[in-house]
Amino acid sequence: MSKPFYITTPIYYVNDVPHIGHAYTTIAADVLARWHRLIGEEVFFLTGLDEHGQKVQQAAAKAGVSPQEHCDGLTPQFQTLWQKLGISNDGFIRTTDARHQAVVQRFLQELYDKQFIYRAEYTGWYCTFDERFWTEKDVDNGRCPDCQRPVEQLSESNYFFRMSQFQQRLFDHIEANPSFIRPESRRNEVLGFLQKPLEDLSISRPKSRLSWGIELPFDADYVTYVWFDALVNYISGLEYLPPRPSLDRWWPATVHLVGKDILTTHAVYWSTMLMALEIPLPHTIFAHGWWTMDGEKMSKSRGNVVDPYAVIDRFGADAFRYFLLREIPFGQDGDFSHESFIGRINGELANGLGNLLSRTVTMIQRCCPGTAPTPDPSAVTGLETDLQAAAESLIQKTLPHHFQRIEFNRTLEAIWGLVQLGNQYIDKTAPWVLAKNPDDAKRLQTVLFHAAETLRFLCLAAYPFMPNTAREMARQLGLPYDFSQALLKDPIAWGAGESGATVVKGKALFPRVDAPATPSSAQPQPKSSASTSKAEDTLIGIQDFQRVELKVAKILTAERIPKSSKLLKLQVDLGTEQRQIVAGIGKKYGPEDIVGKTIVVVANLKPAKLMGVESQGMVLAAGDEEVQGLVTLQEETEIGTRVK
Ligand code: ME8
Repeated sequence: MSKPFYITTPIYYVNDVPHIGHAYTTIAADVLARWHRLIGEEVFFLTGLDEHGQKVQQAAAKAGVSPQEHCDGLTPQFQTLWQKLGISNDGFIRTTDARHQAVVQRFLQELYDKQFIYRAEYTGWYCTFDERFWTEKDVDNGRCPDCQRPVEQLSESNYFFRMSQFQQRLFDHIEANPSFIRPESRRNEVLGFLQKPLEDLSISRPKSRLSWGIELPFDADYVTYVWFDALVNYISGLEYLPPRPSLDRWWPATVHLVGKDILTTHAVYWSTMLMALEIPLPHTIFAHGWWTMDGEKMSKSRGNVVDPYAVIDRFGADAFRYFLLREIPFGQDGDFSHESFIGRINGELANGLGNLLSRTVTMIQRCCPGTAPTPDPSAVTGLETDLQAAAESLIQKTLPHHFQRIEFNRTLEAIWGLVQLGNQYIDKTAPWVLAKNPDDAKRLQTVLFHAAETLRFLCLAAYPFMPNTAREMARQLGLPYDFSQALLKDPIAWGAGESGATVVKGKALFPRVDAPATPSSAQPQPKSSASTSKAEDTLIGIQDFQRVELKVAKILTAERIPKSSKLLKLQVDLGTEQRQIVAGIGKKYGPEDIVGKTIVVVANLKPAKLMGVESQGMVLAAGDEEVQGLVTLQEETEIGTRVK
């Protein structure tokens, strides 16, 4: 049987609707789950909801409903979001599930019977928000050192778990297993934390103070501390969730993905609980970083919480998945900025991957209608062997290496390295020029074949990150891929693409985003202006300017239009296509002066006829009546690049 891969996300509090942070961890887990299925491992991917405790009880009271009604009402908000984001979890656990509660009670009873749980009077500083006590030395000017909210002194009889007994064992385990807590900076944090004496953990709350929880099996006046309840989900979920995986099969978990905010509860509380229960520890606890919004912590009061639903509706799930994992190294903190998001959609998704697919499929359809291009060994050059080597190395070496290390941004960087190489390959080989000369037929077929093979490799590589995009790429390339199968279980060979596959041109993979947009719940209000000056009447907004699609183009041929001293008929290369443009530059330039020049054209102008010749665009040049010069580019720029 294949190696099992068990991955979990935190179970999220249902005190409010899901936000970008929840989406982040869940997307990351989904990408890993999809990758491991693709390479033939058996995967169990668990996520769910943490429904007990003070936060949920308070939120329900505020809404004027029972805690259970409150949880039932919010659960679909999470489940629908996961569906929209293409999350492929195998199990969804709710801590109000009766079978989860039974496991928590069983574990509590076991620890109580083994005398790892005892009752004691405790006086300390209690933070209601974090649901925990702090000692005198922790408290910071009467405030919680964690959330900075005021703490109150409470004296209470409670049940305690003898966590302190496991301090040395845990320290030794972390030291002996470098991949147990990752990344390394977080591992060092936990080791630092364990240098100080570890206290026992209060695992109960008197019902008089908090009633919304799992009753202690040995004292009906108490409910279980929400963290003891929640952490058990990683095991209880294996016991009863369909398709009935068993503990023996899946435990120990391969990866618990968590945010850095809950590292201690996982690395210390959970690990010591497992030690006391004599259950092996998970292989890896990976704590990722924190998202802020335009440099600020996201919070409802600031009104800057990114609503994942709004982002998906505007930009699509795959662009969102891509951006979150591409923007910052997994493990580090990052900032969500709309400018950067839109920049990546336009630059890397639309102009990069989308452009490569569209220009390849267009050329294949035009040059080999109804069939697939067939390579000819005599027409293969160093360009093709380089492309092949890069694609094979990406799939066989780079992806397994980075996925193993949970380095999403590096993985995406490597995939986009091949996207760039593919686009450069098409620029260099210029299949639209080859298509003009019947002598170049073999070379043309060879070039198109290699472009399609590159896209086939890219589609497999991109699948874990962007499943919808990969499916659409496969459809357009005519590949009969069923991504629920382990398509990368065996090494894939270059040239083993589905020869005979018929390409089908489809919609653009990623439409360009022209207008700056703020898809958060915090839509900025338009500024009201008391008066509009005359000068402002002549000003245009950025949206008006962005309607004009300016693109870098290359002049392939030029000839004078008979009986006109001013007009030249040009054939220009726009990267994805070739266009005919009639330009009034004939008094300044002869055809011989401008062939091969890189220029800028208006690409979305309605076609018009000039002296009976169709013009499908406009060349940019300086000058009013008389042309003084063509607009060119100072740096070498890829043909088809947008000019802004
Ligand atoms: O802590 N940036 O639930 P929770 C990155 N129920 N990740 C973020 C984030 C942000 N700004 N905000 C939230 C709980 N997250 C407990 C967990 S597990 C047994 C119990 C993500 O709803 C991140 O994964 O507060 C963080 O750890 C988690 O949501 C906290 O979710």
